[in-house]
Amino acid sequence: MSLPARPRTFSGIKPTGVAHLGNYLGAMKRWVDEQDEYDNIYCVVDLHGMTEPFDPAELRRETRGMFATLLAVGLDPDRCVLFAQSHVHEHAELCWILNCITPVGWLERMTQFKDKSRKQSDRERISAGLLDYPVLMAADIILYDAHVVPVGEDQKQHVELTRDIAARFNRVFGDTFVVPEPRIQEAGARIMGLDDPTRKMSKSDDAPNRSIFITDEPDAIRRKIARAATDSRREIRFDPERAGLFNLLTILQVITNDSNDAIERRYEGKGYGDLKRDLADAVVAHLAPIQERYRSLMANPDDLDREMARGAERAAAIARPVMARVRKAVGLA
Ligand code: ATP
Ligand code: LTN
Repeated sequence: MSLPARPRTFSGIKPTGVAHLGNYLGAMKRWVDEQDEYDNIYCVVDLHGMTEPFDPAELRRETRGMFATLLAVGLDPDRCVLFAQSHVHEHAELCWILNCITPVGWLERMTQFKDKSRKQSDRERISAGLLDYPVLMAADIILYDAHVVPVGEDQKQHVELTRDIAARFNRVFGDTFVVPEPRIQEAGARIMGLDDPTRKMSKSDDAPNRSIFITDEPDAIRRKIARAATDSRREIRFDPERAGLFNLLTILQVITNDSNDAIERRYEGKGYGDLKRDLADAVVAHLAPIQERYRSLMANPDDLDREMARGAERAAAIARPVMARVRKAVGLA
């Protein structure tokens, strides 16, 4: 099996709403910062967006919106392959084959499945797709011989399952797949809700002051940060036990790239009001150019569609030979 000179990364994001600061700081920003270190493939996983109840018009709109967001935050389609999952049919095909070697018990043990299915009181509304979600994710990754999968903390278990599936396939059918590694960055891996630091910031959550969305107006950003939950202590320190404050400091640290020490020193003798004001300024300033690029990309849908089609062709060119290898290994060719 021929491997690329630079290690290959693959990662994906669901088009289930507007991206928030957790997606950006926990995943996208890092993808952008590391563009030259890896051979990168990034994907808007629209098939994953169908695993919970969805509306077709919304899915179509949000897939394009997420694609534009990835370009707006700085992914350069000349330095990475950027595409929508459903445009490359091999994902669904490989998913089926992997389904046939994946024990159901492995899937029923996944935390995300347990959480999401527990939230749904009517069992008739939990789709087989929700249970199968991690097998499709495994197909996404191993279809490209990816070595490294940069994700937030919440997806680590799914990448570990991918390793188990790839290793099992290799054992049963002979060496076919690269067994990938998850890569979770230290800071920003889990950005919490501003109103409730025990819940993660999330796209599909409608608590009004929980998440800062990439497209939020400056006023909304300032309001959400001003109302963020903290505690009644005074000194400003990176203390994970003080979850609300820790979350605000983490956001500031990842956005400014300043060290924890420098930030703590800056706020000696100062209060939460100062910190929140500075943080709001930093977030507003950081997002401004991203929002401008996003608006201009969304105003030119034909250009976006062209870029999506180009990405899909480049992705398919990598996926096709891997799929041919799989078909041969399992006796379909
Ligand atoms: P949803 O709420 O619709 O389930 P989500 O907000 O969790 O979605 P995903 O599309 O599942 O977002 O995740 C995209 C990427 O963002 C993944 O790498 C994931 O680990 C990361 N991510 C999601 N939420 C956070 C968060 N709160 N903090 C840090 N990283 C996050
Ligand atoms: N499940 C992931 C999205 C995803 C993904 C992938 C991430 C789908 N396929 C492949 C990394 C690699 C999530 O972030 N919720």
